[in-house]
Amino acid sequence: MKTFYTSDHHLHHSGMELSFGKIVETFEMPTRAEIVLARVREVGLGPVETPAEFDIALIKRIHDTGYVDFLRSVFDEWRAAGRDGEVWPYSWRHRSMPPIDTPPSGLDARLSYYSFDMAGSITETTWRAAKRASDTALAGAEIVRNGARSAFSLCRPPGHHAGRDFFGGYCYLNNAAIAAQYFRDQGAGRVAILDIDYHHGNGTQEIFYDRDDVLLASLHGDPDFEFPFHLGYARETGSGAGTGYNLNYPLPSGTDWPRWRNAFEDACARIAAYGADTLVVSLGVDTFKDDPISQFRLESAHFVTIGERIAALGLPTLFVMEGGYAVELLGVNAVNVLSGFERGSA
Ligand code: OKP
Ligand code: ZN
Repeated sequence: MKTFYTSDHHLHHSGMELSFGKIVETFEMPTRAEIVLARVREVGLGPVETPAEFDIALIKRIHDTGYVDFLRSVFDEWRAAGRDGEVWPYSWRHRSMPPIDTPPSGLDARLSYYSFDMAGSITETTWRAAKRASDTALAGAEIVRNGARSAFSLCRPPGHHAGRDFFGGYCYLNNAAIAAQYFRDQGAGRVAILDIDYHHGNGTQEIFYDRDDVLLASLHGDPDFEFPFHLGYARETGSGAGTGYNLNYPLPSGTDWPRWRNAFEDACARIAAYGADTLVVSLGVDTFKDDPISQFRLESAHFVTIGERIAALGLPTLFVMEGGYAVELLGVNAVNVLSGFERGSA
């Protein structure tokens, strides 16, 4: 399996985050991608290629133009306002305030409008890193569309929390969604997105919620206790034409392999029944038992089994890197899924 990777991911580093009342080094750090890349090379998964530059029009198939322009220019605006450091939002529209659908003009109000949390900041080069992460997803999608059985897009920053016009949860551009849309635009009939990251892919859900041409199945920590909260319940099945094409599997804190596998098996069966012709996997390995910010109990060997089961779906498959923060075994766990897939498709 070919891996797409670019060192441009180093252009994004938020430095710090607020974690349970303490300012700590962010868990979404540049070494994450380096650790996964090193493991790809160590096991000889396949060639590693730098993605080409893709047209921004492909990003705008998913993201709002005003939002994209905002991501590109907000750092300069922040500096022009005489502010040091990085761009951080800090307050959001509470349910006691009326919903709005046009961006306010003030800088902080607009930052609030285009985000849902302060997991990550926007630095001078965040836009460039996010753009290159979307290129990384698209480069993988391109070879899968051209006949490769699979590809691994080693994206960083991740994407599944980013919606049509908002960032949050370390995510700025929804790499998996951009790839799924690319597949559709290139002639795929039905695309399935299988999101196995520990956190609910709220951005991906928002983007495809009213569509029946892209099915989303997501396994994650129950939003009643886990980030991003408020979205990801089983009752959210889609709207309009998309009704029945959004599948959430919220799982309790402490979920172990047998329980996780039951939900995973159901998700795989639903994807097969859907009749997808292309699969995008939002590959987070923060379900691992030692992940520093998560509460599931999967072990390294389970990730091989996951890859084998995904291969058994028999679909052209693009793996898009999302989360995973147990830095020591992050590479082993992520690449175990890919090796399992290779073994399962042999
Ligand atoms: C991104 B992805 C830790 C708080 C972490 C943000 C989590 C984002 C996860 N104290 N909040 O889905 O792995
Ligand atoms: Zn996650």
